[in-house]
Parts: sequence; structure tokens; C-alpha cells
Amino acid sequence: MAEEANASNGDGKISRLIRIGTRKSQLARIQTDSVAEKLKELYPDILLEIVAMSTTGDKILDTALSKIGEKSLFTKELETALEKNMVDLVVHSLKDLPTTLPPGFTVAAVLKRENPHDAVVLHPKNVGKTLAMLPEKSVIGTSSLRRTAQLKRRFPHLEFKDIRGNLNTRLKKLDEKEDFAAIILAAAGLRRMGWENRITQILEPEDCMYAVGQGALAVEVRAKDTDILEMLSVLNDTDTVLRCLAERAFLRHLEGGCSVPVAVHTEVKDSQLYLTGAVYSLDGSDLLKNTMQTSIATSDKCQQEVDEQVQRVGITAIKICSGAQDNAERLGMELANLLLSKGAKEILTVARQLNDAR
Ligand code: DPM
Repeated sequence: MAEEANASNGDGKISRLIRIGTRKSQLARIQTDSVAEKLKELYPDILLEIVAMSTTGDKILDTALSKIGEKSLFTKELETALEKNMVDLVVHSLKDLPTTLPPGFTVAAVLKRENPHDAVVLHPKNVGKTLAMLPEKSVIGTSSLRRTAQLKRRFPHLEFKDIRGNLNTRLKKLDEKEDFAAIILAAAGLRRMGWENRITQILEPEDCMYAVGQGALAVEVRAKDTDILEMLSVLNDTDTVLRCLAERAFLRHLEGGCSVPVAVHTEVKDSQLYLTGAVYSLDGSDLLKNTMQTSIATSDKCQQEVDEQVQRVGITAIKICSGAQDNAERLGMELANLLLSKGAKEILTVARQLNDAR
């Protein structure tokens, strides 16, 4: 451990100073604070310092995410800070992290996933209605191609328009104007912000499947920091890690980024991992969807393998059975291969071209 990374905590004990980088948005701060609190409980002797930064993504709030293109929009500045040893950890929403991280970085922990589903937030004048009940041509705000494609298919009477900005801005745009009848947001983000009471409907998989990694927090670190990897490994939730490995392998193998109409649904039951994945045309008229499963049973053999440091789709989850991780990753790849064999590549290529031309 480097000398300057140590600090005295006042009572003569030397403890490690850990700096956590975060974006400045309220949601990012809340997410970072929640991870910091967990670390503080687990390791009372460490000193934590939170360093807040603005990212490119935060500065261009009026452009739809799907139009910006660059995948690492919200992560680049934070990774630079990691690289320069200005911070030691960065907390992200896993769904914002590309499935391939730049060399030298890895996700050391994926925390227990919250409700991964999307939620409807209605304009106050519509309260009491569901999406199905909204009048013809009601305008729904979202700039997610994934949400738009699925919901257009399911609710052809509705119209969809981009809405950008952080969660605070979006709720304001909804409530204070008449532009939108409702907006769609991740239930997890709304809950973290304390706005669960604004959720009027949770979208079931039949209506809208979620994004890869949605609802899970990830902690990114320098891959070479083995002591930090070790320290953070206790934050991992096994089911969440395995589900997200399968989902991310699916997305990576499809060569989808964070802005393609790709959706998933995963479940763990009786040591089986079930992955449903789908790709959509932009208007939802075309889709390919399938479900596959694999065993994630842990055996005695696992115990001998637990300390290996292998990165899978950007995640290094030491202490989780490597056999189960391999199976989860393979499941995602195989489901992607199945959809690719049915024409997924063509659907995604057309979707990208049409989106670029918008
Ligand atoms: C990504 C998407 C969105 C975010 C695309 C998608 C939504 C963009 C939009 C990859 N990242 O979901 O299809 O609505 O215009 C984001 C949110 C959270 C993490 C907010 C949200 C919070 C939930 C979580 C933005 N990233 O989706 O409502 O931690 O999973």
C-alpha cells in the first residue's frame, strides 16, 4: 500500500483512505452514498472521501441519449480520475457501463439488484389511469429506444417523444407542462430518489422488458488493485452477478450498445438461471425473442476455484463459483447466437441506421 494512501483516523490507528468518484447528479450521489455506507459498516476503520465530478453526459442534457452515440459518456471522466489515482472506486448504474471496459478497469462488485422493471409516472391530471386507458395519441416521454419499441408494439394508440435531463428535470417537465401524458423511468431510480409514490404502474415483461443490468449498482476499480478487489468482493450479490453476466454477455455478443432496442428478463429458480432476451425494430413491428436456461448450481469444486481473477464482460467477481459464472456468460452468448441465426443483426443494423437518420 502506498504511503500517501494511508491516513490517521485520529485515535492513533492507521486506516486506509478510500476516495469514491461520483457524478454530480442527485441520483449518482444517492447511489454512491449508499455504497459508501455499506463499506463503512463492513469496514469501520477505513476513511472514505467522496469526490463529485461533472461528466460529458451531464453537460449535454438536451440531446437524447440514443443520439449521442458514445457509450462511455457518463463514465469517461470518472475512469480518467481512476486512472490518475485521483479516486479509487467509482459507483455506476450497471446499465450505463459498456459490456467491454477500457483496459485496466474492472467492476469489482455488483450489488443486490432492486426492482429492475420500468415504471409509469403519470401527469397528475391522468392519475388513476394505466397506459392502456390513456386516450388515443397521448404522448409518452422516454428517449429509450428499447422502451419505445416495446410500448409502441403493445400500445399502438400511444405516441412517443424524447425527454432528456436528469430525473429531477424530467419530473418537472412532466408536471409543469402539458407536453406529456406520462413518462417511463426505471423503478429503481425512482425509488432511490424517494419518488416511489409517483409510480402508478410497474411494467410487466409482457408490456416491456428491462435493459441489461437495470436496477443494479456496480463498483468500478483499477483491475490491478487486488486489495480493493478483495475488499469489495463482499458487496457482490451472487444471483445479481450471475443474472447480469448472462444479460451482459447477451448484449455484447449481439454487439449492441446502451442505445439499441435490446431488452432482457432473467430469473433464478432451483439453481437454474433463465434468460429471456429480445431485439426489436424501432417501431416494435419486428422482434426476435427467446428464452434459454442453464444450471448455476455450486459444487464443492467451486470452493477450490473461488479466488481466481477472471474478467467476464467487465466484471471480476472473485469468490463466486467460476463454473456458475462461466455457465451464466455462456448462456448469454448462446441466446445471442440463437437470435443472430434468426436475423438479429439485420434488425439491429436497420434500427441503428434509422436512429442515426432521425
Ligand atoms: C440507459 C438507458 C437509460 C439510461 C436506456 C434504456 C434510459 C434513457 C431514457 C442505458 N441508461 O434503459 O433503454 O430514459 O431516456 C439511467 C437510469 C438509471 C440508470 C434512469 C432510467 C437508473 C436505474 C438503474 C439512464 N441509467 O432508466 O430511468 O440504476 O438501473
